[in-house]
Amino acid sequence: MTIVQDVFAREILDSRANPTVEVEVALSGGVRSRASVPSGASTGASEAVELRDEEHARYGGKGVLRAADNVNRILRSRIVGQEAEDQLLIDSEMIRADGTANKGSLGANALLGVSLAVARAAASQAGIPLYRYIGGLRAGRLPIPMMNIFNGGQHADNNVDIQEYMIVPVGAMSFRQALRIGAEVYHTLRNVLKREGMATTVGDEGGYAPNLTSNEDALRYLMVAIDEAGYVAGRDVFLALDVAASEFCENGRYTFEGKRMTSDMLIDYYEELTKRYPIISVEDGLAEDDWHGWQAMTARLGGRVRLVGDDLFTTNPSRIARGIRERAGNALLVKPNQIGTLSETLYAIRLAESAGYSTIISHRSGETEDDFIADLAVAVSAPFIKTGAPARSERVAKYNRLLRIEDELGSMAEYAGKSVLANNR
Ligand code: 2PG
Ligand code: MG
Repeated sequence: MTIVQDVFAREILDSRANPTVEVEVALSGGVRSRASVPSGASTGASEAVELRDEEHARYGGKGVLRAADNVNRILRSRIVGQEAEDQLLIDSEMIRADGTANKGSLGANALLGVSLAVARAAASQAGIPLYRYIGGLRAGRLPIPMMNIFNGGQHADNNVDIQEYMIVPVGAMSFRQALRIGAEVYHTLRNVLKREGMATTVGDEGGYAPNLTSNEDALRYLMVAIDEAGYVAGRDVFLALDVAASEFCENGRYTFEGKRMTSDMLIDYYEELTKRYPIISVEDGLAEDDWHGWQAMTARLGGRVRLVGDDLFTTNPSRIARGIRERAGNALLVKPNQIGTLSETLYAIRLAESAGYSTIISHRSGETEDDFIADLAVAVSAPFIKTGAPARSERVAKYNRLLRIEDELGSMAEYAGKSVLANNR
């Protein structure tokens, strides 16, 4: 039995120079581990609460000293003395201590930091890798990376409405090869944009972010880059979008490319795009409260495209259950900080899987060097992971961790690859 001996939280910085929570956990066996918490820009209204100090003179109100204090003064006393392997008990203890439905009193950032640090410490004490600790013997499959190499929306200061344009090397034979393809296409895209006289500065997730005359232009550039890098779009590499449509929806109307649009008009637009380009998934194509629109979109496109709920589901079991019931969406974006504990994240994944939904483990636009989600993706055999461009260390940390896991698994490593496309998950 390994007992939690100490828990300590501090304020550190994330990749956007904003404060975030880091938690250290010490176990009776002598192990010390830490974990840190990411933060979104295009956040869903139903996400668990990220507690900020709101003290304007300090970090523009974004300090997290209150959340850290909640760990050090309230959660610590509940967790110290517990068995480290009892993740479910520790997580429920914290949920009880918070006492709200959205973790608004202590902060999901406080709870998640502890939850992840405890899991990592318990794995380390047991002497097994984190993916094995969480996933058991079943963990052996490497996810397909969805690499966001063109940024728009809230993640960039350009005029592009769609937030993320991702390349998805489904046709690779291994994760290592997938990452290589991603990096080569990323470099080639830079050359293509330069040649066209466009800016090659990058957005929050490491993708390029020039101004464009239309959203579709980004897809054209990606196709050229894939080709010039020596790969075949629709065979080696597919495309994925995160539209993040909640960001440009008001009173049930969408403002897209300067026009006011209904959800039906946007669905028509996606239908056209998915006919012309090898797009395998569209995330948040409609707004988080447009359930009717999502039903219509799923009925029309769900048979051939993954319709991924991020703001729609917010990794929240009750929203996922509603989606399953109402046939809204067919894939789940998984962000642990949207719900606030590891146990609830795993439950959300199980629920989605039970309904045949595909799962994509995801970073946030504000990240740290913590690579927990790489292990999580392997632990649950998620078909996909999205963690930004293959550039910028806070993104690459996750991809590099997957390279190490692939090496460690050796001949037992399986790359999700083409089998995923074949069964449409
Ligand atoms: C998203 C994410 C991550 P954010 O919308 O999927 O790419 O962005 O963290 O800003 O919500
Ligand atoms: Mg999203």
